[in-house]
Amino acid sequence: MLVARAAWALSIPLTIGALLVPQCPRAPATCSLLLSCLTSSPSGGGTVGNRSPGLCSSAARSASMASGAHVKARCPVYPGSQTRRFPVPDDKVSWETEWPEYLPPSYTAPSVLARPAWADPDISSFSPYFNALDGTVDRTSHEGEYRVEDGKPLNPHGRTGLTERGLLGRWGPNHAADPIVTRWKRDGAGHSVIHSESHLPVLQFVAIMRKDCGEWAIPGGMVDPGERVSLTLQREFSEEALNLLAVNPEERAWLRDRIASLFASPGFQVYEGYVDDPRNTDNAWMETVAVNFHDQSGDSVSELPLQAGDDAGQVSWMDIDSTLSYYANHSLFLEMVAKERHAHW
Ligand code: RP5
Repeated sequence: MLVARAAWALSIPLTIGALLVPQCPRAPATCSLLLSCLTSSPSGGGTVGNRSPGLCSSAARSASMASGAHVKARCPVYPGSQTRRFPVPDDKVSWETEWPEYLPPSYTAPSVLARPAWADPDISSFSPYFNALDGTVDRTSHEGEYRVEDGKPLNPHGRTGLTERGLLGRWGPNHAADPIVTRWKRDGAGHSVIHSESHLPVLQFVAIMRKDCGEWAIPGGMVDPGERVSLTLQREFSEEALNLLAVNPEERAWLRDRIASLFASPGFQVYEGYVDDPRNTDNAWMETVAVNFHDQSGDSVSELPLQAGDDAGQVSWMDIDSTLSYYANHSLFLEMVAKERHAHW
């Protein structure tokens, strides 16, 4: 994990009970192997939507990364391209620091310039309402008001060494949602596994290996315009971790039922804010709402038949552990879940 850790002291007790999902014949796979990549090629995407009033936000936290500069957003080579970022040292990340020598290259991926439905036009040919709900496109930031200079929004976490949009569709914030589905790790006898060093129980979460870069990640995705975050969480989990769109109709109906039960619980909102994503630029960046859905008893979500779909190359239950690396700053969200549930980290 390369970003600075925040000191988490969530003190509000959780109210999430066990999630009740009937038994499924297929056993989930388990895995604790991790790959890592910093400069590979995440896919585009770029739609935004509504905040969700359905989420439990009693212990929600806007976990600003202000205490530590973004790191992955300054990766030397922009993902999916040959474009090298202008190197930005830690002490020059802040826009408040004068730096006349800063001359970053511009880059917008051909897939974005082709104007798919999820992408904005070029800034010269339209007039977006920044820091506002712009029609169905949410251009507000979880981080508060961002600056707009020469008609272009400025990354609230500072310089990235690259201007324009890169692989991201929207100028300014590109909103995503990340469902963190967890259970306790159990041994063959069904007892919770205690970590030998921390002496705390080990949590597992449903992870996907992203096709675009091979990194393990939370199965999140972009919020469509006008879509509630609670629906995005459910849709992305269904498509990426259960491959709902590809299963036969009979199994699909069974799965829909189980998924509805899982996401009927309000979940525990762990994080909302900026994502230290390698696709970020000076003018376009990722933000997310991360929500934890926990299977306390181990007999509900654990029984769901994991199958990779959409952007996922693989899917697996994976141990939550600080020594493993994950896409963007997903480690930060997992750490928050572990701390909140008094689990090993
Ligand atoms: C990350 O990118 C978010 O945290 C989320 O997991 C993901 C969404 O982008 P796509 O998977 O749709 O490319 O920044």
